[in-house]
Amino acid sequence: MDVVPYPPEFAARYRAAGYWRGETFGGMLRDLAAAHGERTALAGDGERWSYRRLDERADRLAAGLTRLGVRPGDRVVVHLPNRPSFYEVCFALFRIGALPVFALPAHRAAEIGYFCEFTEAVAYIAPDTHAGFDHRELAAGLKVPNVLVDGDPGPFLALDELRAAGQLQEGDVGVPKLIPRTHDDYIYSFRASAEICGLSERSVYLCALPAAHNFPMSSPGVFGTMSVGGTSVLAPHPGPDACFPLIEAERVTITGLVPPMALLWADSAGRTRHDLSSLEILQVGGAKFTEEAARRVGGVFDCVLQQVFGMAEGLVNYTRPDDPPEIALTTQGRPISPDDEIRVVDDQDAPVPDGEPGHLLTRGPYTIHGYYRAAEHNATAFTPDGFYRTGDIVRVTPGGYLVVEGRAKDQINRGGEKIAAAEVENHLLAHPAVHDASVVAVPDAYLGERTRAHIVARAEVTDAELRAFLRERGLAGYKIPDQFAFAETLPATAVGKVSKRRLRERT
Ligand code: OOB
Repeated sequence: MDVVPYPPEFAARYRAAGYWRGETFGGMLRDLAAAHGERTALAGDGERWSYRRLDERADRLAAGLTRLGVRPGDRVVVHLPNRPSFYEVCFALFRIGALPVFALPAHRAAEIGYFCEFTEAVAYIAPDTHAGFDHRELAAGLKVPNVLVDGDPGPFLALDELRAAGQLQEGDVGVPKLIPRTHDDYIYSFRASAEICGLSERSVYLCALPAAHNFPMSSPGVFGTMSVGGTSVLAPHPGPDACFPLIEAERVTITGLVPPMALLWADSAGRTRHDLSSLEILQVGGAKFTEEAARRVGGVFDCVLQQVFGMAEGLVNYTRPDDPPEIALTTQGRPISPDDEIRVVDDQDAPVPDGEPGHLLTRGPYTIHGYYRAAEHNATAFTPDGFYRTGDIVRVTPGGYLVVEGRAKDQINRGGEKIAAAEVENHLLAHPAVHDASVVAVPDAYLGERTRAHIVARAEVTDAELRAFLRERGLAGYKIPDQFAFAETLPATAVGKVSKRRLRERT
């Protein structure tokens, strides 16, 4: 089974509760164009598109893609940076009933090649070049029937030609896992998020993080802002130098950042000459925002600080804008929906006493019941009754707010960018001089965590050689270990597995 559906009794309940309304992205955009036609939907990359323009462009591109042979159910890998055409492509694919597979701008040949092959994608859509990287060179090595280029197409097909004619994530295993979301569940999640954040057609959302990530896409992100007829501004990167001028010029009211970037913004805000007074909500999420960091950032910006603890698989928690400030400084929020079910359990899946830390399991109206084409992995990633094992260790406060205490999954959270240790280990083991490799997180004051690769070598090799090797294999830059440590052996657990706990204790 490619996609694990919601069990029928749950789907019926979510429909009866009014969460799922049978609405589609295509229909939503049509309604938005009717209601807000001339209002600005998207600004960025030197362009400004109204809702009507976005709607018309999506129609034309959908027609062009259909003529090319893209059919309902087909997968298309979308690898675009923060620019209006990202959303044009999304809506065009949704109109056809095709499935976008979202890749992050930092992904390289290893990840993109895998996405194309694993999903049997019919097309790869990319910019010509972005941030000094030529996507057409990457595309030349892909096994994919169509390469569509936003910009100068080189030997491939230009999106412009089609116009004229007419969601990924990292798992905790060796390869990234794909997360199949539905129109019903996703639309519910961002509509409800927009309501929690009090968005209206007056709202101006700054998309500072990569547009393909779930946080700026739907929490409430660009789609949540669109759902109420607001304007989204797309930043080329999340740094204060790019974002502060946009906040001033566009009178941005809300944006979302990962913790290291929030700290950088707080440092720069004191010295900036830009007017940031339009900001009403500053969201921080994607990785643990410590109380100390939250106090520092909260003390600088004259707006509501909101913590967001979410995951691409579904569940998103928010502190509410009208919560006492103490809540936003010390917790990671509470779920969107009254029907989000939260279980906190011990290693045997038995509930822990109230307020104690344990593994977070969740089920609800916008949380998947299985990864795409991953029956074997799904057997352990979900409980038999359909709860997703988040891999996070949390406790629940008496008020029902979650506090993230740590993580059980073998994953490194490098300032919000998730790295599956096993994926990097597999690549390292492909090097002839590497006998064994184990990748762990090391604490870092700025990013929260950085990666360190512990290597048992069987021949002379340097960290520079290993870095170059990983880069040549097309691994995204953020996954290349920050540090290497060479050793004779790796510590073992009682059953003979590499003890990551003991590795983390090594300095
Ligand atoms: C978001 O989504 P993902 O899929 O990149 O990462 C999910 C994981 C969570 O399981 C947790 O380990 C960590 O990222 N995380 C946090 C956190 N927010 C995410 N850990 C501690 N505190 C937080 N506030 O990262 C994501 C998706 C939607 C909205 C926001 C973030």
